[in-house]
Amino acid sequence: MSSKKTDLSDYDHASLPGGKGLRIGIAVSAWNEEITNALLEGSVSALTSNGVSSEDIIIRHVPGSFELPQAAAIMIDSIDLDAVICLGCVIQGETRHFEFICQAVAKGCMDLGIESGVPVIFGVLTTDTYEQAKERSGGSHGNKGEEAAIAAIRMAALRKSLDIWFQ
Ligand code: DLZ
Repeated sequence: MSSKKTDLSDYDHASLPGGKGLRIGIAVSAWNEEITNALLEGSVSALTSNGVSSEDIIIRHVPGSFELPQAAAIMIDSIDLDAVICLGCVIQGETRHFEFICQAVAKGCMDLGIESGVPVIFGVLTTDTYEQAKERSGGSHGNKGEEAAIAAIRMAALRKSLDIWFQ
């Protein structure tokens, strides 16, 4: 394996913990729907091909990326989840809206993961152009939804491996 890691979908399958028995939530934003649907497809496909049952993948849609951490918090409160993946796409515009949304979502995901103890995975594309977003949702730069799913499996396995100390 190369030491410089730029793409999580270029992972070593043998070293990835199995996803059997994991229950994973996915919150997905409707803004830039073509992109977020492609991210969702990448996530679901990576989860199921690594052993997560499709019944154990709980998908909920939200209006925009800003709502992702709130949806993830509601999902964690109401369902026993091993990890939540937040999928969205924010494209740089003329205004500072971009920075407000990106910073709020990134901090919201990080804070929620730390406070709840349930891994919250940041699968939000923050690009300059729509074209760049397409390249990262199943194009020449891979599919970041798939990478988010791999991160979710790894973090869920890490959490489970440490759970035994608290029983
Ligand atoms: C308002 C807004 C804008 C301008 N751009 C995006 C975007 O590029 N990607 C995205 O996911 N959401 C965007 N939104 C919507 C906000 O995330 C949010 O849904 C609204 O501000 C309502 O809280």
